[in-house]
This record gives sequence, structure tokens and C-alpha cells, in this order.
Amino acid sequence: MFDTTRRRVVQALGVGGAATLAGCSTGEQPAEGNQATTVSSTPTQQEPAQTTVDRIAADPRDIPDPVDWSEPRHHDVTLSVTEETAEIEPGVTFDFMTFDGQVPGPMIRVRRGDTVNITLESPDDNSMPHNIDLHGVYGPGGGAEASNVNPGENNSFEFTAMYPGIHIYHCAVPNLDQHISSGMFGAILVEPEDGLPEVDHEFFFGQHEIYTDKAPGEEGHHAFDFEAMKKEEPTYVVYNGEAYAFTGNGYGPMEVDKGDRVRIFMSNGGPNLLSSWHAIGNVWTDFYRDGALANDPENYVETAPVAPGTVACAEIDTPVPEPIKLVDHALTRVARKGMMGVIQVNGSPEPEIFNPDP
Ligand SMILES: [Cu+2]
Repeated sequence: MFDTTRRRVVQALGVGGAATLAGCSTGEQPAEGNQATTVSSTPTQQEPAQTTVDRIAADPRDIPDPVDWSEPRHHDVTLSVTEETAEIEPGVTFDFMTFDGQVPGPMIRVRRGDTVNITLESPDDNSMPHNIDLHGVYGPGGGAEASNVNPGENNSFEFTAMYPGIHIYHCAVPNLDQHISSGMFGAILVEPEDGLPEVDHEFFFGQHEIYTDKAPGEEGHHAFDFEAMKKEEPTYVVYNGEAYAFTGNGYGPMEVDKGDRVRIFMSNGGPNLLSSWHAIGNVWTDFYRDGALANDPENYVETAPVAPGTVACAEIDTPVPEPIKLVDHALTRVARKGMMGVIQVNGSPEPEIFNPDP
């Protein structure tokens, strides 16, 4: 399986240029020989488990519409906390925990001054308690205790969104590091009173590390590994619960047209690792560190730290056609642990800006 993993990485890195990222899946399937190797080297290996969802990765385009109201509003938000089995990559299953069945949890979008009623629903078939701590909330634990739910329970609390910014939310039960690693984080966007500048596209990605009892790409069911987490040595570091999900090896890149202005929100759930967030072939034209939208952005930032427990907001320009590769520039995570998402800029060449063959 290691050979398979390396092949996937070489494709994801786009060594051969944009065409490599266009989605050819040749060579991704495990070869017979690799399977045999895996079986003999790991006698305790289990088969991949039955999945409960087809896809754990949230669609980065699935973002609520921008705020278009100018007086305080009330929002009722219900989130279902679920425990799901899904693939990190083909043939590799893992027991995720989620808000609403996907990773990251859905973005909540409100305007500063709005009130929000949050209800958590926990299905009967859950095995653990869950709750929600929103970093956009003034109050004990960001609402964690007030929202605690055991299997089969509902629980609600209300808050006023007092300060602007894009803030992370996450589960905060005693094993919160395991729950966040397994997918329980998302974002609440509190728009400033005057809103955000209009852009052509918005995307929302969630980085997190997954700690398992097997090697990256090793086929079978990967159990959560507390010892690996204590050592902060993850098996995978990914966007949205899946290795290379938004590349030609997964669901494909996000597509935009040349000249589009693109806003990207990146929630680093962690639970432990700082992200050195970089866009290969581009630059963060406007970068809102820690998602602090009340501040003026920094300009033309090459690689920006995104701490675990924050959501960064960046706006980029797209003057040339290219695959823009969103990475954590701790590149071992890109080469070996599943980290990468691609924004494909489509359009005719701009040789005055970039000429590959002068
Ligand atoms: Cu939880």
C-alpha cells in the first residue's frame, strides 16, 4: 500500500502539471502485490468496515449566503451530532464524529448583534456524549456545558453574536482532543455590521490530523490511537476528513474562472498541529489572521500560521490559469499524510504574467 500512497501523492502534487490534476485515476487502485504485502506485514489487520455515509468530506462550496439584512435577526440552528464510519481514502475506513454527518461541521453565518438558538440533537445510536463550544460566544465554555447531550437527548442554549469574525466551534467533552481529531469542528461566521466585500467564490476547508493504529494508506479499518495522539504523531493530516479529497484523486478541484476573486475560510481543528497555510502558485492577497474580520487584512502574505482552534480568512486573485494547491507547508503532511486541496483556475494563458515557454 505504500507504493499506492506514493503514486497518489505524486499525482496530487501535480508533478506533471495541471493535466495530472485533471482527474485521471489511473494507477490509484491497489495492485494485487501490495495487498499481499499489507496482509503479511500486519497480521491484526481488519477489513475495511461498513460505511454509514458515502462521503465524510463536506463540500467546500456549501456555505450559507452572505448576510443581506441590516437589523438584528434571530436564528434557530439545529445540529445533529453523529458518529459515522467512512473512508479516509479508498479502502481505509475510520470512525468519525461529526456535526451534521460531515467534516467540518456546517458553517453558521450571522450578522453581529444577531441572536442564535443552538440545539444539539444526539441520535439514540450514539455511544458518547457530545457538546459544542463556539469561539463566537461570550459565556461559560462557549456553551459547552449548556449544550451537553447524551445519546438520545436534545439540548439548547441561546446567545447574542457580540463580536465579528470567523470563529471555530468544536466538541468539548472530556475527550475533546479525540472528538475534534475525529471531525467535531466547524465555524461560525459573524459578519461585521457592514458585511464583507463581494467576491466571486467562497470556499470553506477544515484541516485536522487523524491518529490511527495503522500507516497512511494501509488498507483496512483504522482504529483511533490515543498513544499516537499523545505523541502528536498523526497518521493523516487532511482537509475535511479525507486524504487528497479535493484533487484529481478525490472529488476533483474547486473550479473558478481566471480573474475571479476568491475568499477561502480555513478552520484548523487540529487538535494539536499548527498549519503553515500556503497557496502554491499564489499568495494571500488579503489575509485576516485568526479570522479577525474587524481588523484590516495583511497584504500579500506567502505562508501564514493558522493555529489549532482558529479559522483564517484569505482572499486571493486569480490572474492566470493554474491549479492553486492549498497546503500546510509542513510538506511531509502533503507528501505523505493526505494534506492538499486544489482550486483550478480555468481560462486562456496570460503570457505577460506567466510564460512557461519564452
Ligand atoms: Cu463529541
